[in-house]
Amino acid sequence: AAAGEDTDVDVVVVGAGVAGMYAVHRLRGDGLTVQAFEAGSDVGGTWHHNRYPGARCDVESVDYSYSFSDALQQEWDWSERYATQPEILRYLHHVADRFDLRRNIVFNTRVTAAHYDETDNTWTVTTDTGTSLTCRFCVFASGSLSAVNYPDIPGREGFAGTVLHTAAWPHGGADLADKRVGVIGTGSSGIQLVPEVAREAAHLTVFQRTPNYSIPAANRPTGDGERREQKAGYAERRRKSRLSGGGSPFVPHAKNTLEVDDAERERVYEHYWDLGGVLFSKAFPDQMRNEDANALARDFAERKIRDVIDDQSVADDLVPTDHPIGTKRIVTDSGYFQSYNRDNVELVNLRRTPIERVTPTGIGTADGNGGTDFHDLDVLIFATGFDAVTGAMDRIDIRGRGDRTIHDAWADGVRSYLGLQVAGFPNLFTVNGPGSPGVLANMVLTSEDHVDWIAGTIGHLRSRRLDSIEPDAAAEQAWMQRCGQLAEQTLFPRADSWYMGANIPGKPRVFMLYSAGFGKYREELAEITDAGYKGFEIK
Ligand code: NA7
Repeated sequence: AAAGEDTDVDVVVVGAGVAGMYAVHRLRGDGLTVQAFEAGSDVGGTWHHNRYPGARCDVESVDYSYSFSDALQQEWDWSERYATQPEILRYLHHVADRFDLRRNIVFNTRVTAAHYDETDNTWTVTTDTGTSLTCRFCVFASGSLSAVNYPDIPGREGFAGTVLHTAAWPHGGADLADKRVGVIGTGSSGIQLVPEVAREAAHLTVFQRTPNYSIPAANRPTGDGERREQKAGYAERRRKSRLSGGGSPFVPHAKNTLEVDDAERERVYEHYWDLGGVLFSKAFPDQMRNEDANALARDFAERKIRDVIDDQSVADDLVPTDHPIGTKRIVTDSGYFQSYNRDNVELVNLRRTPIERVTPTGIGTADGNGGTDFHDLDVLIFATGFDAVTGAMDRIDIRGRGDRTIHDAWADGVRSYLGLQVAGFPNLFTVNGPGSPGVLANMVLTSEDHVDWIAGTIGHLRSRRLDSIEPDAAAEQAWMQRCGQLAEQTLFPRADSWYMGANIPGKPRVFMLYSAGFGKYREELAEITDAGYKGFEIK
């Protein structure tokens, strides 16, 4: 049967964050019937859930915004270089209003299962509110950083105070004023949160397992003149972004780290440091590939970190020692390290003094002499991240051919062709799936690209009255091997990072992403598609 003739809808979209919202708009615009389901009470995904004080994106807002409508680009005014979470969410609500997206989205509804029926080539999608719907195509826009991770610490359930997670922050905000607050985790979320809590709380204890590289955002308000220039130059800005490694219009220095003398190297580092945040990882083209080059960048970062910390014994604990800079995502911060100069902020180094248990009144850590130190807390905040890239889908009962679950398909290591489809799961598409640049790049642009490709592919099938598309298992295997080889040329595999699945006990340790850059990936995807969907089986 041709698509759309014998199912409830043509497409079910899972998730109404940045990717799902655009999927609704684009697929509906192509004349398909679309039903989206969203677990949250409104659109926004990441920006709906991560409401902790200090939350911002580490990609500049002028770039981290939709490109599909120039009218939208021209009418929206960003107030600062890195907008806060509330402003990003306002923007996404504006997009939902402007394009009337909500009429195709059911909120407060979590997709619990998606089962493929081989006999009639349909998917049946089930939700936690009891809805069951058939469709020809499933688009998983369920997020790369959405499956919330609570670490399994003994006693966690027994804490009598307030327990919060940065990624599930209460909508009314949290009352931290004059409270004794503990934060577990020093990734992007913890590091953005700490300065805000430090200003508000009576006392803040930061429980740090791994010190992280963090670089000042160099955030500033966007002036009218600058905004006019940005808007006038949008086409060129997007063009550059689509050719770049990370999906924003920045390029590394022309020479490699060791090809310049010490003085020039220092100038280049200063320049990229001043650009702010994660952009420092682009200073030299070999920084993420060559260990000696990376070591020089680390030295520079260490000096900068030590410069702003008063007590050098505290700095000793805050300077990262276990991973090359950039192999865990560099954090883009606003006054993080300076927070430790305050009297009300205390750092607990969990490598030296691990958490023993959570008690009703706080956290007990080893004191190093066989005893326990008790840290009394009113509020305990988990800033412990996500089961990244695969977690959201892994938690859903997704069954393809032969009733095989996605969980089983990924049990020995994640696999996907191009981050778009998994062999054995016909007509199921993933946005920013494993094997694509995803979280290594500007996810608004990567999402738009994937949704456009999915829409184009569905259009291809429909116009030829074809039933299904899925990757050929050999092409998929070759693609994952290639992603692995690309990663081996970088320093990424040297870190116990969520990119490697290392933060989730039992998760296969594989670098989950395509690391040769957004621009290069776009080229490869276009070649494969133009060659008649090479590596896909179309029936
Ligand atoms: P991350 O980057 O995964 O950070 C989580 C933090 O929580 C990290 O410091 C972890 O230490 C720490 N963690 C995790 N489990 C534990 C336990 N059991 N004990 C102590 N500490 C723990 O998540 P974020 O939300 O900050 O950021 C995710 C991405 O979102 C970010 O990179 C941006 O791209 C946006 P570890 O390093 O694993 O030792």
